[in-house]
Amino acid sequence: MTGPAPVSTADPLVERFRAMWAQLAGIGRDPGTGGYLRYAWSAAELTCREWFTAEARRRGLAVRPDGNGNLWADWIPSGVDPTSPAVVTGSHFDSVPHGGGYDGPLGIVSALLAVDELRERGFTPARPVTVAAFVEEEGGRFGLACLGSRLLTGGVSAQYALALTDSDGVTVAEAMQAAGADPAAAGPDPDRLARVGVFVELHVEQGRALVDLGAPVGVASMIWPHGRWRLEFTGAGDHAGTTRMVDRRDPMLTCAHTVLAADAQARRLGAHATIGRVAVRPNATNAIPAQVHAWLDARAADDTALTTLVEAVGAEAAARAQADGTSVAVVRESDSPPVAFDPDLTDRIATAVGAQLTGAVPVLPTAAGHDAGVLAGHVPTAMIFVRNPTGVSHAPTEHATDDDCATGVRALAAALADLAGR
Ligand code: HGY
Ligand code: MN
Ligand code: MN
Repeated sequence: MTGPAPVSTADPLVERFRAMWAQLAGIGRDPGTGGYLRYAWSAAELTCREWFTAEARRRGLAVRPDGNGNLWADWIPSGVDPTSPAVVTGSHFDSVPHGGGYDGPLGIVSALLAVDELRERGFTPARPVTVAAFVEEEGGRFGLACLGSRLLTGGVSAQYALALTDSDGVTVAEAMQAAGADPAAAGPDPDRLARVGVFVELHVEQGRALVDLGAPVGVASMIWPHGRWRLEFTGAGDHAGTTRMVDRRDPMLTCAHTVLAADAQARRLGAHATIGRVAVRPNATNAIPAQVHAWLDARAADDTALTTLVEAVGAEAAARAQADGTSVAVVRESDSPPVAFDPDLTDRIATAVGAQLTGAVPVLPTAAGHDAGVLAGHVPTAMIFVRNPTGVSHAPTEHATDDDCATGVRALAAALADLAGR
């Protein structure tokens, strides 16, 4: 005798999130690793943009790309002044190579669902609400993170940005053209920036703070200063078999020592250092390398610690190069100063979210960079984090539960209602 079918306790918002998430899940996903290959201006990322444009238009949002490849979907109800500063939310579609699916897209999907939530409640904003999708946030293809938001705000010149190349030597300009965008339109967009009254980015947490606190969502207090340095090790290419060990000037040795030194210095300073990308020339099994390039990703809680870390790594590399008969150059490719999010805005959002979720909303720092970190230098900006059960990010196992993602949508809707209300 079977009892009555269990009443589904499924939260309709969880169901809506699941359905929307499933539409994106296969785009750019590598079946071998389960990670994503959504590089800026690539077919996969363009498919994500097409999906976004269709979803936004289905909601009656006016979708306008800017000259840099960022997308802006405006919800401007009749009677609302279209030129009044908007409440903007959103994130990015691009991923690191074989990255997770949540880093970026969760902020965009949550923004579209938050618009639905507000409409379902009969909410009409008193000012424009805009959902944005920024291009090349990860720097995974062209090497400069937050490229779209840096171009928008003048943080990088169009001339410099358009000449950046990917691993195949394709420039940003060529990638834009291939996608039908006009590189000549790239550059600062003061008019669009002036129409951003406030920016709130929802993002999967890249760490375990919320798990350890038992909280489904949190709000960001600050972003650690961080940067990328290219370490160029140069030696003497030669035969792997016939060259005596005493005669070698092998830049791989200097590089290997520097990798270990970066790790040790970071641990000593309570900072973070990673060398996860290396390019070897000629990259042959039976040839001593002529040159090795290695990229240092360095981050610390403050500028002093970051500078100390990078200088210490450079000094260790130079000392080892001396011993190896090689040379080393340290070239800064990008740096992001510390970001302290607007405290009043952060408090306001934590309060609005807390009222919605009837619980404490932790306020926590992050060592991850975001477009919100770039915009924070120009407009009041805040971030909402969604719990990540393992804290893993930039890897295929990055995850957030559907329930927490639905809670994130409700939190974002509460923040948008508070910011865009009358
Ligand atoms: O690298 C970062 O911190 C960010 O995920 N782009
Ligand atoms: Mn990322
Ligand atoms: Mn991100």
